[in-house]
Amino acid sequence: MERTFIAIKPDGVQRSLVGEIIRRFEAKGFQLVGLKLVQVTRELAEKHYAEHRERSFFAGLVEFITSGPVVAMVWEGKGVIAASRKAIGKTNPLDADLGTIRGDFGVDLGRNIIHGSDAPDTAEREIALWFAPHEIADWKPSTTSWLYE
Ligand code: DAT
Ligand code: MG
Repeated sequence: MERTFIAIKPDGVQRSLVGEIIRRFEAKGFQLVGLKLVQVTRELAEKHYAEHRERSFFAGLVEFITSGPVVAMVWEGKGVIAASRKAIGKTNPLDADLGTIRGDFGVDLGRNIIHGSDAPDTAEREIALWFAPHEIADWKPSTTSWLYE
């Protein structure tokens, strides 16, 4: 089964959106297999956003993601990587459709609430970066046969 890395950024935590965001993923039928509140170090932030190292906004991005606690999660399910990106919405909250997390709750590009892995290789890299193997639970929800045929 596919897995993805999701992080509720400091703005999402400060704005009390943790419960609402977890509710949406649970309600869709995705399964929580990893969850922790993290005070992100500069080192972790720079590794996480390594692909953006050369961009002008990189310093601000690292500053922001280290500015308060982040809720780091691993979610599992059929097509969960692409489905999460859809549920999260476009990078700029003003461009994101209503009904998406960024579209419903955000305004500014630098305060876009949530991160989600964008492809299978990024998901694998980010899960390994943020979670130790023992922090990920292998479990089978009792509802599985009512979600999957
Ligand atoms: P996403 O988070 O949708 O995967 P991304 O990987 O292109 O978007 O960028 C990572 C984060 O960097 C994004 O959530 C917000 C910030 N960001 C992206 N483009 C930016 C820009 N042009 N100016 C300022 N911040 C930007
Ligand atoms: Mg990205």
